[in-house]
Amino acid sequence: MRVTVLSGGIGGARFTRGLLAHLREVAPDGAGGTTAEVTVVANTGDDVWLHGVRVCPDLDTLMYTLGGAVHEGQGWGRRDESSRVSADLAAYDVGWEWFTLGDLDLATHLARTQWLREGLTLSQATERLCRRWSPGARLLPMADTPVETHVELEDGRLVHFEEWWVRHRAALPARRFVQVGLEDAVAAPGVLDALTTADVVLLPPSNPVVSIGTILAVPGIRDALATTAAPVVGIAPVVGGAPVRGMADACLRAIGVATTADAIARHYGRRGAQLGDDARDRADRDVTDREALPAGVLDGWLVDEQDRAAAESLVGEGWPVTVTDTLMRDVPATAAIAAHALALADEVR
Ligand code: GDP
Ligand code: FO1
Ligand code: CA
Repeated sequence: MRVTVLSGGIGGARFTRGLLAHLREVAPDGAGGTTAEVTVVANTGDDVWLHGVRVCPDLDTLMYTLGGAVHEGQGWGRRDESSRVSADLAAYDVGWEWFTLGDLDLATHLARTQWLREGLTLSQATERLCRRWSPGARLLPMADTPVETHVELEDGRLVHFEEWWVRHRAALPARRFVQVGLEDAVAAPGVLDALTTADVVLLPPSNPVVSIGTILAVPGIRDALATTAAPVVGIAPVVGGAPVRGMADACLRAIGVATTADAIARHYGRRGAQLGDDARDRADRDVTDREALPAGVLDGWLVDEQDRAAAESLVGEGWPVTVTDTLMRDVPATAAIAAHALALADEVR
């Protein structure tokens, strides 16, 4: 079985870890792994050049989480990490003193940057980094060409997403998100193929705007999702009408979508339908030209038990929905969520 996951950082990585645990149970390969082939298409919109090195937060969160090296409490970066180099850089008053590159994490960025400078693509550099961490899934950047999410603030200033999130904790109202480099972006090798040849495509509980939204904006990816023969099932990234962590509420507010499981599902849209003119994030489009509206990408949706009203509202509109506990407390709980997602995929297939 081929499973393809579109992922941001922490939410997507934790989900994929649970998915792999479930697949090892139901499709064991006899050597501690699984016969299922899992491909993760990672958001690279958070990537940034800092101190001369390329930092890829979501790819690294995936690699460290699946490779067993992540700092569990933090959700990103290495465990047993120190920050002596970052502290010394701050003493020089250089770079982003509010953004810590851990000493061990820095080795990852140095290795990646060395390979990029030698002419390797980000996909190839990622593949080399993963040789060390054996994540148990194929990790693909959404694109090899740089695409960086910037946030347009109310005063018109554009700041890098990491500055908006880490420095200002999403407290500066955002007018919109701009993916710099998107026009020239090309889906990385293997990405479209992983979507069109998959048996199941899963949208984990990742940020719908700056993680999955950015991946879907790469030319060709939304269409591949809309047209693949595989069922596409997602997990709502909210519990009790709020993000479990992170800044999805601030991101959704900026694009005019409520932080509820039903509004997020409608924002993604159902496969076989064009997104309606109520898709307020696209209010700047000419909605009279319905053919030009983006296609929906979901066949089914997992909603948390705390969001029953949202689930009922979707069911009333004909959406296939599973209501379950979607809190990724630990790996077994997350494996159970993945099992529900795969079961829903079978139902809608
Ligand atoms: P990021 O790149 O590190 O921000 O991570 P992602 O984009 O992959 O995931 C962030 C989203 O995951 C946020 O909107 C969270 O609300 C959501 N999330 C995190 N943990 C959980 C969980 O246990 N259950 C659910 N349903 N959503 C979660
Ligand atoms: N998040 C923070 O809150 N503070 C940091 O100093 C920080 C540094 C950092 C370095 C490398 C990396 O891969 C991730 C890092 N993150 C940090 C996490 C990251 O900013 C975000 O949580 C994600 O990009 C949001 O998806
Ligand atoms: Ca991210």
